[in-house]
Amino acid sequence: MKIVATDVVLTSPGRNFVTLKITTADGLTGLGDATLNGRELAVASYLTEHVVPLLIGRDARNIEDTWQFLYRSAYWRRGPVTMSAIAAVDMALWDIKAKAADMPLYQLLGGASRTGLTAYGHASGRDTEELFDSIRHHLELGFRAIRVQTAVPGIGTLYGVPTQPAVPGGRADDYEPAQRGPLPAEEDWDTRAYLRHLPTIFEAVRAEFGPELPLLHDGHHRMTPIEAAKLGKSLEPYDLFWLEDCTPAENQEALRLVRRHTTTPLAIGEVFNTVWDYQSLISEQLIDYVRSSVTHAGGITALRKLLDFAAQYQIKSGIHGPTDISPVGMAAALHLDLAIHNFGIQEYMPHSALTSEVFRQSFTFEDGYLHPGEQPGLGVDLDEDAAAKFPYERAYLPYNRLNDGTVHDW
Ligand code: KDG
Ligand code: MG
Repeated sequence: MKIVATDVVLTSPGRNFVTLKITTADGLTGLGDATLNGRELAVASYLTEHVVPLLIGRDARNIEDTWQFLYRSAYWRRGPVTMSAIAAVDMALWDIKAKAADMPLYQLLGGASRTGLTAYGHASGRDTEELFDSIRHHLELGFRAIRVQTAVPGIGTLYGVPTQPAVPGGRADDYEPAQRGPLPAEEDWDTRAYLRHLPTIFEAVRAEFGPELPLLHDGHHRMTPIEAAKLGKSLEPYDLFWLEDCTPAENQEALRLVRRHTTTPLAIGEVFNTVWDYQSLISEQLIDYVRSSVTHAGGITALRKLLDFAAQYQIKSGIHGPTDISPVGMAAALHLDLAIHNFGIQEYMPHSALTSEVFRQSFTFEDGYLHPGEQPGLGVDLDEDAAAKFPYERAYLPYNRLNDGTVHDW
């Protein structure tokens, strides 16, 4: 089953996506997501210039060998660009293997360990009324777990709380943070104001929606260890499902301090790209959920190994699933989620109608549960004619500055 052709497809149906398509001599095709939000062209070029020449003529069946070859032969290891490129190849090869076996991918990964995947949705608001409205909207959509992000008095614009919808006339909580334009947007940040305000919001949400609803929150890497410890402690009365990315967790030791002070469950790792970023976090049981995506952590082959390692420590999956993971990357996550034993929860931000015109998906969201569907392979088809109508447009994620002008984590 030789690889005879590869295409790197850049398309921007509402937002940018990079997709790798691999074709075999038998006429099978596989898709892989290589989207790295705000740095898309770097991965596209890594694939086109350095990976594609290595793939032509290889046996598409040898997934592990191809993964090891791409990882080790580059010599320069890890990093989001390399690992997203390897991930795209890996996903496409699993897609091909499952199509050749005429099975949905989860069957090849060991079969279903559950009937559906609990998903959490993103609620947010500029004030309590708007936040409650957004939570109600997500409950009406069927979500059984809700991420809560809120505006903070004294902070103008901040992560997770859109000032305007991405689609004119759309909902304010349906937004795209990576803005098209020549330069990144500047947002502001004040940790003390945030730490004071957030517990009051969770108190109000619990009073309105009761004790049952699983609630999540994303700290988006903006706190020091002691600030994160303080936040985890102050949120304990509101029984969070998790507190995400409470510190910039490339310093794994920081989590020892946070853990010592709070029983709020911790989720980390959407910006990580290998198992090595989790070594202490997992072996010392400093976290509860692994947040890596299939797209940024080296594909299904690598994330499966990482999650198996986590399982030995009762740490579960919480795979990253914002709209900058393409429907291909999302489908890969769902097949893996369904097969592994230590599934925790799946993030789900539905893609726009425009995105779904380009990527035809067979996964479903019913009654709060996602399912990858029964189509052979990953279950996503790329309409290349539709994709060609939406050329790439440069877009940057925002960044933060403190009141005195210092650049801060976003
Ligand atoms: O590209 C950046 C987004 O993927 C990130 O900001 C989303 O933090 C995020 C989340 O938890 O979905
Ligand atoms: Mg996050």
